[in-house]
Amino acid sequence: MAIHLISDLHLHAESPWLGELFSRTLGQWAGQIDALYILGDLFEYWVGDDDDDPFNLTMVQAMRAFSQRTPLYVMHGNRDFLLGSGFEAQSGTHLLPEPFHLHAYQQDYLLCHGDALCTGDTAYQQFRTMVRQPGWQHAFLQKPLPERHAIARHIRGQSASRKMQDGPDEISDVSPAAVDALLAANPGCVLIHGHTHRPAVHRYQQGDTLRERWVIADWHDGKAGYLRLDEHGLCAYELS
Ligand code: LP5
Ligand code: MN
Repeated sequence: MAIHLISDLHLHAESPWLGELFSRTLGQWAGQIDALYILGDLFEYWVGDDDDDPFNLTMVQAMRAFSQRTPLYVMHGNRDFLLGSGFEAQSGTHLLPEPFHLHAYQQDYLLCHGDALCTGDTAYQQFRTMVRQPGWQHAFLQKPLPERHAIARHIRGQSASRKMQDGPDEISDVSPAAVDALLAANPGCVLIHGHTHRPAVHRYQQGDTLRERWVIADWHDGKAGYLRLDEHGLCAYELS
């Protein structure tokens, strides 16, 4: 048996192929693996568990069917940090704290979304600090749903145009110092994250030990990937 890990699907109604692939994949994996971990940005954006968006509801139902056969764990990303206990109950998933320590098949892993490691992106880190405050979240969730959607679309537009202007710059990748510090604080753990859309395996010499950082592929332009974890360790695969 094995654990599968995915991240950065950015599910939304305007890209039906994403929803179809996700539902189909859940159907194929249900009952066939030990657990599925989704490490953030499952949704394009999430404005609250009371959202009645039909596409999102369909995704939640697919997760519910999966979770009745196989444990399903979800971590917050920078798009869906508002996933809460209502989502958990409806989808049958378990929300994970970040970072999350996973011990599986005689090895330790540290799971995170990855955005917190992008410490060079100071504007984003300020935004993150703001939106992760319970008081800010409570106030946002009091707003009517159409207003929350309008704000989310506005921020998405700003974020996308900033990326278009700046291109794939260094600050949108993890900072080496932040990775070093996290690895040093978690000896023996293999680090796994998504967010940067730079799928790779990085190996670092720390003292006399070799450390690993696995970056999960995002789902885009008809391409999707996942990591499989079993007693032999990690391996990256493509989905079709
Ligand atoms: O997401 P992506 O890949 O485009 O870029 C991310 C960072 N951007 C974000 C923002 C998300 O895309 C949109 C989140 C929608 C959430 C919906 C629910 C709650 C909405 C509440 C909004 C106030 O995470 C981007 C990084 C990039 O990754 C690379 O790591 O650079 O960061 C930004 O672009 C953030 C800007 O730098 C800062 C924006 C400040 C805007 C503050 C407006 C406050 C308005 C308050 C209104 C109530
Ligand atoms: Mn992200």
